[in-house]
Amino acid sequence: MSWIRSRSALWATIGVLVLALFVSRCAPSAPKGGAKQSAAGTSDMAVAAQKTYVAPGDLDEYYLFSSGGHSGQMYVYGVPSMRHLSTIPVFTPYPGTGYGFDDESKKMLGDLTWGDAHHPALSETKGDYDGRWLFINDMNGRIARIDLRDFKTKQIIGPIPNVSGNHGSAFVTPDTNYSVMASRFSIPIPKGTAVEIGKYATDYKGVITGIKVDPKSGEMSFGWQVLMPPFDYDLGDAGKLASDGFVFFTSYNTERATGKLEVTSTQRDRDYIAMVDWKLAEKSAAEGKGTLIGGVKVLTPKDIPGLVYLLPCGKSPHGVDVAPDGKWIVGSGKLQGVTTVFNFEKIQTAVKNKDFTGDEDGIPVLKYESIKDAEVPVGLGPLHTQFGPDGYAYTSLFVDSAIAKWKLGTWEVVDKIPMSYSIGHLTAAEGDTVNPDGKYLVGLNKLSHGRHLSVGPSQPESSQLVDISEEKMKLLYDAFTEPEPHYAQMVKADKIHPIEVYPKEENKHPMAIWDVKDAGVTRNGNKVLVKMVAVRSTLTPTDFEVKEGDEVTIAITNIEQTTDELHGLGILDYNINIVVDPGETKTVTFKAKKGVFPYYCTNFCSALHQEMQGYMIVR
Ligand code: RUQ
Ligand code: CUA
Repeated sequence: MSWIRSRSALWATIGVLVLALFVSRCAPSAPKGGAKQSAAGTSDMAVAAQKTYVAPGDLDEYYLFSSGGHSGQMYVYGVPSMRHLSTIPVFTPYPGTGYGFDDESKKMLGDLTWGDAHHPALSETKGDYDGRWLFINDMNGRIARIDLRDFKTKQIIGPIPNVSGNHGSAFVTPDTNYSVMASRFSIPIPKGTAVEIGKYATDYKGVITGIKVDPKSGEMSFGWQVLMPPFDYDLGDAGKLASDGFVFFTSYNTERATGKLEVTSTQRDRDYIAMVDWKLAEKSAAEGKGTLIGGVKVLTPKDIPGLVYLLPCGKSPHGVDVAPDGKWIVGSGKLQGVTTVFNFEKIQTAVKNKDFTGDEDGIPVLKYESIKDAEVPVGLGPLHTQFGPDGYAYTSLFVDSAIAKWKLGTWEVVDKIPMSYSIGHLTAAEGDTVNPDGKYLVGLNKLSHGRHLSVGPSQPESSQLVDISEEKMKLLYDAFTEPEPHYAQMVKADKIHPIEVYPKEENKHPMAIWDVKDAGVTRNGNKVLVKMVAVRSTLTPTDFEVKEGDEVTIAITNIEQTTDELHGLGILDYNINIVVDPGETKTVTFKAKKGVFPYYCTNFCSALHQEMQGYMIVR
């Protein structure tokens, strides 16, 4: 929430009237009459309760994938119940699933044990969620891929060279050809070069990166990189249908300022949305264009006409969101009371006519008046926009602490609903695809003062479910989430097809064994391999001996093929805690220290779970 720090700049720029509004909205007082306080009447509450009630044994209609911010995780919710179904660890070890403790996931995490994950991106086919993968960015220059077949993190790519602060990410193109990243912080590149801050405007650079996604396996690889002026790139979205082939990124600090950014970077009335022709980037990279920086080929826009254009957008824009048909691009100037809608056809005409007002480091700046369709007076502090199936758009208003509903084309604001409090992102059911569902919208709020039993100074973040099936938006439910949700996506549940066990025939792990007879210890010099079988209710071998200083690898296979029969392996005093799902094999490697060390199954698996234990004797 970097923009929350720009309060004083906000006051300076928006003026006294706005100031009054800001203060009154941003200091919510605790509800007065206890738990039953609600803006709606009693009958409305009864309707809301019915709409969110998912009876025992019944299933939700949608999955909600919510980013975990600097917890480095993803949270899975069911909608409309708003029940927290699962936590998917991505950039952070998670003892609950043993993630980050076994050799494989430890290697994937590398030296970093935290990430700041903001913007999930479900894989798409023709601009619609296809239920295969989920990508998520990390500020540390990385993108992860979660496989929705088993809801597990399968790949982390990066840190990508030259990228500092991968905020504008992990948005995917309509057929998931690319997941893109844009740098929040400009730095001298290659990384590791040190240049005095006085040369920021000329010697520091931003970069926009395309990460190629294999259409069959989802495997990510480096695609191309574009050198950009030293702005702070913020959010992005891929063009679709009419605007397919382009990606859009907002930027702030186009002043190229340093120091107290809340003042220095809020001087200009307009910053930019950068529009990148990713098909041209791909083609240029394939033709070998660009210069080698930090070990990767970097494309320079002034050498490749048409690669990047800048769309002026007021003021310090945050979100940029492309309408379902791709014709409109909505840029939310967070220090304004309006959101700006650009017309892609007009953009193309302006490009053709060279309707420019200047350039930034050789990148043409399009004329604002020629490409803008409307400034929609949504309210104060617009951040992000989502879409419904019927031409309606929904914009979150941080300062107003509300959601505005407005109509594409007529630009009329038709409804507003307050959020408790200070909404950041919002997500509508399939609301950023070519085919939005309407029905539900979730506001991901930054504050929740007084909305829950107090748990101390760190108040739970709140997410609010809103019914958008009718003309007027209706608040249905408050759900409290772990810190700190940014963006989330909501996908129809029947698009996701998770497995329940790993089929035995798919396990290709070289150290997998399927019979307790094959369990045991083999030695090669000071390297010891322990092949272990986990099945109710024994860990075989039940004891083994190694020597002090040995490098021990335990390869454990859970040979169960029964739903929900997970086993764990905890070794006391070793910081070892791994979990193996049915049909899965995992390894853990460590140096043996002298003594007797019990190991045991950590996942409750049967009536004799407590008996599932053994001893490692190190002599
Ligand atoms: S950003 S609200 Cu990554 Cu909008 Cu958080
Ligand atoms: Cu196996 Cu508990």
